[in-house]
Amino acid sequence: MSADCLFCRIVRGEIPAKLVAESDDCVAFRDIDPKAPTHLLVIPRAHVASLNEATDEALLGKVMRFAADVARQEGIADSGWRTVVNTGPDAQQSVFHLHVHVMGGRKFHWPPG
Ligand code: D5M
Repeated sequence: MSADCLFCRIVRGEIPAKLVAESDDCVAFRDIDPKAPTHLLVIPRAHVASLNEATDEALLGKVMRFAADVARQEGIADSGWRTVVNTGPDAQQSVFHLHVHVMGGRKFHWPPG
């Protein structure tokens, strides 16, 4: 846990968020600035700044498995959904607690911008 990290504060319940699912290792909540009809963030409870710092392979697997479970729960799994993990400045990562964007409910373009 990191005292000042925004997403650690959401995990601790210090900042309100629209939680949609929780497990022992992960939390999913709605993105405050959605880019799709369904736009969730899936995060590990443990503080990991970004994919660059992520060393726990088992935890990474749990986060991705949880993202798929949440996509199914939200009803976007069958029509198609997108995961995005922005890492570092060029990717415009703005919150330095690892998070997987889970988006669905519309058709996406490729390549992304
Ligand atoms: O994405 C960081 C994402 O975090 C961005 O889409 C907005 C979202 N965000 C920021 N603050 C909040 C709160 N308080 N609740 C929910 N969502 C939030 P990045 O990949 O780092 O650019």
